[in-house]
Amino acid sequence: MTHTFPKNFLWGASISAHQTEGAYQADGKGLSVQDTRPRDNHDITDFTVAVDHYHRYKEDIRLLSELGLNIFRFSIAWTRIFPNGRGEINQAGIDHYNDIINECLKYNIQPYITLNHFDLPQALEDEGGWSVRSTVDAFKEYAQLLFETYGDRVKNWLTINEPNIMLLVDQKILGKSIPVQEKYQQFHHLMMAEKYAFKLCHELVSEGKIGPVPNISLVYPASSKPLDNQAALYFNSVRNWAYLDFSCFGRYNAVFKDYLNQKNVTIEFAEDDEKMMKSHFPDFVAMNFYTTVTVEKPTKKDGMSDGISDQQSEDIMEWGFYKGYTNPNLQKNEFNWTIDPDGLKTTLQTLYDRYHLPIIITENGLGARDELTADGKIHDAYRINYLEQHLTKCAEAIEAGVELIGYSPWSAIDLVSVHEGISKRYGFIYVDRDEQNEKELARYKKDSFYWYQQLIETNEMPS
Ligand code: BGP
Repeated sequence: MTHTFPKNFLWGASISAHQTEGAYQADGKGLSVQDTRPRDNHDITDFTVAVDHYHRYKEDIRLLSELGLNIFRFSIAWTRIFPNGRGEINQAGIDHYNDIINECLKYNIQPYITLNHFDLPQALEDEGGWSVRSTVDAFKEYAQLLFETYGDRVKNWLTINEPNIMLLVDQKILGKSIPVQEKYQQFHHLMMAEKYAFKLCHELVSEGKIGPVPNISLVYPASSKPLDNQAALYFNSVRNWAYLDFSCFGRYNAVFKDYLNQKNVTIEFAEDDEKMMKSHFPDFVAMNFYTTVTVEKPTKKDGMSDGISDQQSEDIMEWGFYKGYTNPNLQKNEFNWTIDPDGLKTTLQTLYDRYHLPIIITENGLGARDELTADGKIHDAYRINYLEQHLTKCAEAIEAGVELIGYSPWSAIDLVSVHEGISKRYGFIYVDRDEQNEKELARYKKDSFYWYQQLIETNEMPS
C-alpha cells in the first residue's frame, strides 16, 4: 500500500537567514542580536560565515530545483533591509533578496518568506527590543516595505518565527533570560506586530496569504492523575494555544490568562490593540514540529524554580504549574530530542480541529552528526527513516480530514544550529565545513536528497 499526497501538495524545504547566509556585515548589513549574542561555547561555530548562502545562493537554489521543490521557505534578514532596524534603507539588501526571489521564480519555485527569524536588529534591542512598543512600530515599517517591494512576486508570507520558543527558551535562542513580566509584555508586542503584518499583507499584496509560524508540540500528561492532566493543560496553553488563539481567534487563551494572573503579570495594551486583535487574521497556520513534551504536576519536594530551562529537555520546570517528565514511551535522538511521529498526527488533528485553517509544516527534521565519506557520499538513512515516519503520519492526518497543504522540512541545506553548531546537521545538502574550519564549503547531495527527490516526483510514499 502507498500513501498518495494531494496532487497540488506543496513540497518545500526551509532555512533561516542568520543560520545560513554568513556575510554578517557584508554590503551594508547591520548587526542583529544573533551577531552580538554572548557566545558561551567556543567549541561551536558562530553565524559570521555559516554556509555562505549569501554568496552561493545561485548554486543552492539550482540544487533545490534539482531536488524538485515547488516552494522554498527562507527568512529575510531585517538588518540587511534596515541596518538600524528602521529609517535608513540599505539598497544592497533590497537588491539581494530581489535576486533570491527572481532566482527561485526562474526555477518555478514559490518563495515562502519568513519576515523575521530570531534576528532582531541590535539597534532595536538597544532601545528595549520586543519589551517596548516602538519595536512593533519598526516591524510595521519593515513588513510594509517588504510587501511593497516583493509583493508583486511573493504571495506567501510567514510572520515571526517561533515566538513561543524564543520566549520559552530565551537563554538558548537569545543568549539571555527575560524576567516573566517583561517576557509576557514581549509576547503581547510580538503578537500585535503579527496582527499588523496580517493587516498590511492583505492590504498591499494582491492575492497575498500570510500565517503565523509557531513551534507546536502537543503536551502529554505524565500519568492519568488529574493533576498531571492539569499540568499538561497549562503547558499546552502557555506553549501552544496562547500564541495560536491570539493569532487565529484574536483573544487571550483563558488558561493562559489564569497563568499570567497567578504570575502577577499585567499586560499593557495600546489603545487600538483590542480592535486590531479582532480585525485581522491569518489565511493558514504554518507550524514547526520536532518533538512532543510530557509534564507532571510538581510537588513541594521539587523545590522552587521559576525558569523554563529548555523546551527540548525533560527538565521543564515552572513551579506550581508543570515539570518536565521523561516519557518512557518515546525514543530520543542523539541530541536528546524526543521522536514522536504519532504525536505529529495528533498535533495536526488537534490544531486543525481547533482552528479550521489550512496547515503547512514549515519545519520538521532530524539533527544528526552526518559524515562525508571519502567518495563524497552522506549515508543518512536515519534521516530518511525519521522523515518517512513523520510523512506517513502527515498522510494519515490528511486521510483523516486535516487540510495539510504542504511540507517544508528543516533544512534545505546544512546550517548552523541555534545553539549546537554546524555539526548538528539537518540538510538534504551537506556543506563541507566543520566547527573550526570553513574549508571550501563545498555542497554534496545526501542520500536523503535522492530519497526526497523521488518522493516529490511520484508524490507518493510506500507505507
Ligand atoms: C527551531 C528553529 C530553527 C532551528 C530548529 C532546530 O526552533 O525555528 O531555526 O534552529 O529549531 O533547532 P536547533 O538549531 O536548536 O537544532
